[in-house]
Amino acid sequence: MENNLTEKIIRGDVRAAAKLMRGIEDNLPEATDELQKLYPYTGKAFIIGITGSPGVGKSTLVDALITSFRQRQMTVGVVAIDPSSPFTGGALLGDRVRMGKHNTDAGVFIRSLASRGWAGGLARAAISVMYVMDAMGKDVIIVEAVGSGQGEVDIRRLADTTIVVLAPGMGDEIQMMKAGILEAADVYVINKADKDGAGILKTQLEIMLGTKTDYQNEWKPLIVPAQALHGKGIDELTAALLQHKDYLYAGAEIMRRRRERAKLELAAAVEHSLRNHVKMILESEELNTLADNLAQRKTNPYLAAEQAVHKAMGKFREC
Ligand SMILES: Nc1nc2c(ncn2[C@@H]2O[C@H](COP(=O)(O)OP(=O)(O)O)[C@@H](O)[C@H]2O)c(=O)[nH]1
Ligand SMILES: [Mg+2]
Repeated sequence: MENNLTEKIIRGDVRAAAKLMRGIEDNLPEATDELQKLYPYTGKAFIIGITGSPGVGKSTLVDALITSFRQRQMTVGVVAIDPSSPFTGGALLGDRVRMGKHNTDAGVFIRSLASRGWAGGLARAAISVMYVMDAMGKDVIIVEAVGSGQGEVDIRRLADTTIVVLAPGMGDEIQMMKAGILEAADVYVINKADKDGAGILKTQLEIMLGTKTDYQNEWKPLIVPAQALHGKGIDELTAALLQHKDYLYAGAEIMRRRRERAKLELAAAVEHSLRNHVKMILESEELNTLADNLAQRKTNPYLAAEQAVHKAMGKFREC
């Protein structure tokens, strides 16, 4: 792709980082080579996942959190995953407008991902972009994703600390509870606390969490009321996040979570590798011969597929 791309990225070069991210997006084999070189420089960032239904105020909160972390002299990377919007669509524009004030801050790197355009799958894309930001030396990486529980990237497995955002009047608590999302947070934000119903929502959440277990030795989820739009509750939220980070690092929990993430990383890499094999087979010269044999009923699709896979794997081991 370019000489010394990895070295540039670990020195924090934004242009080099953006270039690799485009390479990942285009599924260039060289991008995977670069990621291999980068990997030893990752694993240092504190990764925060933020999820909740569309419109609860996640992006507004992320914007406020960036400011808050920057005030603490911490650098920030943001990965915004929005499965509903195309790559250059409205949500991205919205993110840009909202996060525009961080554009000139070298301590902040923001990247939006939509589900389309990522040949290797969204999870791999998100993980790879996180690697790049991590290697750049970002202290905190915030991953924003919609959490309706319908097959999108499972943010809880990606993050060290997970925030679930709720807001009054959304009426989706039952839905989220069914999807198991409501129980999974380390920190809850009741956003739009300026609106009616925020108090009731908080009480409902407390009751739900109260019936769960006694949290002996375990982390008891924190509930933080906030008004992201007005910058209220943000310092409390940042403090809660750092408190959870301390809890993770005080015991074995950080390793347990990172092991979970490692499984996800491995699954994404395996999936990517297999996809490339399928592509290799379907684009190979031999496909025509195989198709001829099949059309003449000299073989069957199952046997032909197995032979093709075998061959592709053999080629793979050579390289
Ligand atoms: N009243 C009120 N509106 C808010 C607050 N935070 C965000 N919003 C608004 O809620 C809408 C959705 O916010 P956005 O951050 O895009 O939500 P996302 O879809 O979860 O990322 C926007 O119009 C925000 O201005 C808040 O604290 N109070
Ligand atoms: Mg958003």
